[in-house]
Amino acid sequence: MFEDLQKAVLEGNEEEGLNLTNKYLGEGKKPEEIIKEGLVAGMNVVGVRFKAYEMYLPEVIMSANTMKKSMEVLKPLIAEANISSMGRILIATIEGDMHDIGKNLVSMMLEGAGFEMVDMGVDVPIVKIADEAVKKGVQLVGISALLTTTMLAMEPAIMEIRRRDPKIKVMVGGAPITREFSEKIGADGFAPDALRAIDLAKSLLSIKG
Ligand code: B1M
Repeated sequence: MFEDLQKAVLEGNEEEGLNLTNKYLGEGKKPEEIIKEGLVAGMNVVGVRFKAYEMYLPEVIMSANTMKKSMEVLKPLIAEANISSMGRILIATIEGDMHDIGKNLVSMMLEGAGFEMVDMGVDVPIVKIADEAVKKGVQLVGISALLTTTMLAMEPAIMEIRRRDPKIKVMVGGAPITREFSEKIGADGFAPDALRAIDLAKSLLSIKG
């Protein structure tokens, strides 16, 4: 079931994805089923192929966009409780930094994997990230930086989040970020790309599978 929708995601065919999503809704299929067995299952294959170097970033972006378009139709139809079942994650590009292509990709993939996302956008001040993380009751904060200058604000951001609530985990990513840097600044984890960010989020939040 839903193999055709998985294929549309895999091929990054937005129009086909949307048509099939609407077709399944018309047949009375539940939005949750369409997401899990169609869209997410398709993205899981994308993940496997990306890690095996059988797919490249532009194709992954097309797949993620296909999923996003269908999610726009499905999301309003799902109860809040179902969306947030995996956990709530806040994501932001750090202050002084306007780059958001990678951050958006990570956000989309995490959403597709079943997490509820609070996306604060770009150039977000450290204090605002910490405030919002506590206010929204998130379990994990993801911080992105693309500049060697702005990545330096990650450490004070982690300290500020920890000061407010030591239970909140923090993961970091972005082109200039290395594992060594992430360990030095005390982050709970580092993901080099959007697909590995899903694995990392699951492991930080102790979610199996
Ligand atoms: Co900018 N820029 N840029 N730029 N830009 C870079 C980053 C740069 C390397 C280009 C260069 O000089 N070769 C350079 C940084 C040099 C450095 O710091 N050492 C640079 C510079 C200097 C600048 C400006 C200062 C230029 C200027 O004005 N003089 C300026 C800064 C503005 C600011 O932020 N204050 C600037 C502006 C811009 C644009 C606005 C024009 C545009 C951004 C548009 C946008 O994002 N909406 C832009 C772009 C597009 C780039 C390049 C070309 C591409 C970045 C990108 O989107 N990559 C970039 C050069 C390059 O990388 N080739 C460059 C694709 C994206 C999918 O990858 O973001 O790495 P990435 O995300 C990956 C992973 O890193 C990871 O997953 C993603 C997907 O797999 N990841 C995470 C990212 N965040 C994560 C978070 C996680 C986990 C994983 O957990 C939370």
